[in-house]
Amino acid sequence: MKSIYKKLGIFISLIIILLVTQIPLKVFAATNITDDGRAHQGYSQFRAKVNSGSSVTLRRRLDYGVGNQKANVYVDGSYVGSWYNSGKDTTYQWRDTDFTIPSSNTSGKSYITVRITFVSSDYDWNEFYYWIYSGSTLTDTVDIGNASSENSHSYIISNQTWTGTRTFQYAPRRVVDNGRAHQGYSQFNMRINSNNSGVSLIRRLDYGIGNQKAYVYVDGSYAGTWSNPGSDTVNQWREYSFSIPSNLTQGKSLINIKIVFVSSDYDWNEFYYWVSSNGVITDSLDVGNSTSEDSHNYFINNQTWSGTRDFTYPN
Ligand SMILES: [Ca+2]
Ligand SMILES: [Ca+2]
Repeated sequence: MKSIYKKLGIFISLIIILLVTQIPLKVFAATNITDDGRAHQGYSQFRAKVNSGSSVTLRRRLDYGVGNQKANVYVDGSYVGSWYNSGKDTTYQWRDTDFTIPSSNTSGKSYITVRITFVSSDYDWNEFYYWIYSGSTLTDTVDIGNASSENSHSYIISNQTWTGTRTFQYAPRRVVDNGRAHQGYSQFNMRINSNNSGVSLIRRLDYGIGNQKAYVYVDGSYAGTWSNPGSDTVNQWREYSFSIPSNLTQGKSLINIKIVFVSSDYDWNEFYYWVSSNGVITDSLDVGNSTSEDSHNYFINNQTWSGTRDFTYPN
């Protein structure tokens, strides 16, 4: 008898271990990024590849722990404008900020020389990495602090105040969105590409409400169970996707989607839906926005909540 109980105990322990390992981690660790860089109270200068006649976006990775950094930007000796990042963040110190150079500064050129002259800040102007976009095309990158990248871009710096390496995190992405929640169902139309091999339905949700589960129907046919186990009450936004099988989508340019609440810690919430096929988003529904809802024949039954949330995504 004793050995049967022992075996039963081992069996139950195994089941508990299996169940526990199925539960996802609740808190996502923020990502540390290490980069080398420099800072100055004078100027820095580099040469970068551009597409002739394109407006160019300079994207800089900076240590935003140093507040209110302001510099003047010159392209091939001509003043373009002031690059100012007001404020600071001493918790999540990495930021990427953009400065736009008009197309008139790049016409007839495949390279430009950019000079960034310190104006003012809480201490100095720092730079860790530059991305150079011509229109939406990334045409060059400069890794400040990396000798070979600096040399190949004829990088120079005057009145340097610091050089070294920093390890920080980016701030979690913050989004304000309106939405709804239900314990019944919601239903809406979405435009899709008829030439598809299945469609992804993507939902922005408040993941602070845990373990949301619903049945998905497409044009009245059961498409599957959409289950998002776990929760996160710190960075509450998530975008999770559900795969609609191709037999319910092929040859159609419009589908009717019905989301039927099954279970959760409270209800099923929805702030935004997107549909994509072959990697292209073909339609989006901004739940909570009456114009967008009307144009998708959005309907909600047994609504438990509507309103606006200001959350972050995990970084
Ligand atoms: Ca760097
Ligand atoms: Ca919305």
